[in-house]
Order: sequence, then C-alpha cells, then structure tokens
Amino acid sequence: MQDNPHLTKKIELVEKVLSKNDKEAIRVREFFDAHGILGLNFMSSPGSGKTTILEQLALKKSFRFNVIEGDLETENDANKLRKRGIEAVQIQTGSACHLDAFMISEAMQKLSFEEIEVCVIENIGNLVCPASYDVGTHYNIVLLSVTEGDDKVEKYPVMFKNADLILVSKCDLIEHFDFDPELVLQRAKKLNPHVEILQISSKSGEGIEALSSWICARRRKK
Ligand SMILES: Nc1nc2c(ncn2[C@@H]2O[C@H](COP(=O)(O)OP(=O)(O)OP(=O)(O)O)[C@@H](O)[C@H]2O)c(=O)[nH]1
Ligand SMILES: [Mg+2]
Repeated sequence: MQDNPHLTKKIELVEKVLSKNDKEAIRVREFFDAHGILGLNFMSSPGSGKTTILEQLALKKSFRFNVIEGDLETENDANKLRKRGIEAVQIQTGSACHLDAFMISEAMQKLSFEEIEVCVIENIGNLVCPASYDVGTHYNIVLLSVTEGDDKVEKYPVMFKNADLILVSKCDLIEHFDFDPELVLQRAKKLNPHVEILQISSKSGEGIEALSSWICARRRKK
C-alpha cells in the first residue's frame, strides 16, 4: 500500500495534540493529588442523566464536591447545580465534542478547592470524543441509560474500555425496554475485567446510596 502523505500528516498532528493534552492532564492530576482531591470524569450520551445524578448527590451531602460542566452551549447544567448549593463552572465549547485538560485547568482557576473533597467533571454528552482525552481525573464513570439499549458497550468500545464504573441509569424505566444489565456487565468485562457496574435511578433513588459509597471509598487524604 502506498503512503498517503496527507493522512500521515494528520496522524502526526493528532498525536502531537494528544501528547500536549496528556502533559496538561498530568499537571491537573498533580494539583488534585497535592490538595487531597478526588477527580471524577462523568461521561455518557446526551440526556442519559449525568446532571440529575449530580443533583441527587448534592442533596445527599455525603461528600463535598464542586463541578466543571461541559456543554456546547448554555449555562443550564451549572445553574441547576448552583441551585443545589454546589459551586459549578460552565465550559461552553461552541463546537468541540469533548473537554480537554487545558479547558479543565482554566476552569479550575475559577473554583475554590479549600473545603472540597471531590471535583466532578461532567463531560460533553456523547460516547465518542471524550473517551480519547485525559482530563486529569482519577476515575471514569460512564452512564448508559436503559433507553439507549444494551448494545452500546459493543458499539462504543473505547468509551467502555476506559470506564472504571458503569452506571446503568434510568433503571426505573427498565420494564418498558428490552435492556439486560447482565449482558452489559458481560460485554463490559470483556473490554475491562475490572469494571464495576451499578443500576441507578434519580427518580426512584435506587443506587444513589451505592454510588455515593463508591465515591466516598475513593476519597483522598486531605
Ligand atoms: N425516568 C427517569 N428520567 C431521568 C432520570 N435521570 C434523568 N432523567 C431525565 O432525563 C433527562 C436528561 O437528564 P440530564 O440529567 O439532563 O442528562 P445529562 O446526561 O446531564 O444530559 P446532557 O448534559 O445534555 O448530556 C431529564 O429530563 C431528566 O429528568 C432517571 O433516573 N429516570
Ligand atoms: Mg447534563
């Protein structure tokens, strides 16, 4: 096969961007580690319930957290969390389909970390781009709502391969959909044998306590 110089150049450019991002992500993680903060990256398709779960965690008050919100437009999600007493910064990417470590560093300047134990990043809603960018967090939490279908693990393997915890969200609706959480676990374990899975519903409250405990168990020493 002949070399395509345009393709080679594009690959080199993408690698350069990713390696710059990785270095910045290390700096973000160093900041978290130096300040005893647990960094969590929440990722999923749009509308699978990320913000609603964060609102539930805010009501529960099991740990002190702040939030960096990512969306293409609007300040809506940050405002929802502020109403619950959570300090939140909204990043509006305009067109970018993921957050990167530089955006996180900039947003962190606007947050106070003194009393904070956990910093949550709510990434842009999609199962593709966010999976490729380290944003300096310690764990990836990936939501898959029952309304999306249990085949998504196989269709979007990069996202689920990098998940530490999968939240099967909107499980209050499970009886209305052909969704098998056991199948999700089997498929996810093939990609990453260490992955954990929890069923959760912000409507019924199922799984909120378990998620809260999962996070509390991973808090750093202040
Ligand atoms: N039935 C049901 N609906 C839910 C649940 N969680 C969230 N929803 C609804 O799903 C919709 C989207 O929820 P969000 O929390 O905004 O989803 P998101 O993942 O933050 O969405 P983006 O930020 O746009 O990516 C809202 O109408 C919520 O009320 C749940 O557990 N059960
Ligand atoms: Mg949201």
